[in-house]
This record gives sequence, C-alpha cells and structure tokens, in this order.
Amino acid sequence: MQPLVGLIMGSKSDWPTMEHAATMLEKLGVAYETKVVSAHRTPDLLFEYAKSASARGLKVIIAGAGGAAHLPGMVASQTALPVLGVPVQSKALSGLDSLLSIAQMPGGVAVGTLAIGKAGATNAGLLAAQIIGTFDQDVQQAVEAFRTEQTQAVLDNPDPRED
Ligand code: RP5
Repeated sequence: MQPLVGLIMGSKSDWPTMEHAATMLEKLGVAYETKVVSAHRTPDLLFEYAKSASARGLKVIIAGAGGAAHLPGMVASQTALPVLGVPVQSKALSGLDSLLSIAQMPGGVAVGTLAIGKAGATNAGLLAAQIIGTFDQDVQQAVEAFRTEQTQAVLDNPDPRED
C-alpha cells in the first residue's frame, strides 16, 4: 500500500515513544512509512525527505524529537504538507525543552504540536488518521468506530475502584 503518512524521528532512541503513533495508524488502517531522520546528524537527508514527501504521495508527516527538537520545524520549512510534532520526553528536562522547541514556531511556518511523550505520539497517529479521513472514507469510519468504542468502554465500566 502507498504510504500516506511519514513517521520520522530524530533518533532510534525516540522509537519507544513514537511506536505509539505507529500503533494507532495500524489500528486505524493508515499506511505509513517510518525512519530515523535527524535535523542535526543528517541535515541533508532531512531536506531531501521533506522536499520529496509530497511528490512521493505522503499526505501528513509526523515528526518526533527530543531536547533541541528542531526536526518538526525544519521539516515544515521544506514542505507544504501538514506536519505534526511530537515532543519526546528528554532525560535532562523531562520534555519541556522538546515541547518549547517544537511549539514556539515563528508565524508563517506551522507545526501542529502534540503533548509530550506517549499521549502526544498516540494523538499524532490519531490526528493524522483524522486528516486522511477527510478524503478516505474507510479511515474516517475506523476513526469513528475507535471513538465510539472508547466512549462505550468508559460507560460500561464507571466504577473507579474496578479495573
Ligand atoms: C534528538 O536528540 C532525538 O530526537 C532524541 O530525542 C535526542 C537524543 O538522541 P540520542 O542521543 O538518544 O540519539 O535529536
């Protein structure tokens, strides 16, 4: 299947966080590709990846990075595709550095910034699927089914003392 989402990250060490985006994309039936692209260690690859993304058929890019997290912003500077940024929780500053690096973009170059860590990665996958769902009915139905199931699971088990 032609990948519609590019799931990239600054380091292999980001995978334990970013795999939650992959899990959500798989659950919702969205084809994706994934690889390490580092803003600082492989800057030429970053430019090539971002510049060719649209022509290669990608519709959304999810970019995760930690610390001096320049990957999402630099990717956004080189493509008109929507870029979703996931701040990976850093050891030194617990991801606050990642969050601010990704969120504080100058006006005119947009990155949709998610929450720090697992929740952010999960929601990046969900939001990417919602974007794909605007033109792919199967994905939109999968998103709706996921949401309905999630709501029902809470309603079916409202006692906070029970698992
Ligand atoms: C960032 O530096 C990466 O996104 C990662 O979160 C962080 C640390 O990378 P490693 O030193 O673990 O490769 O570029």
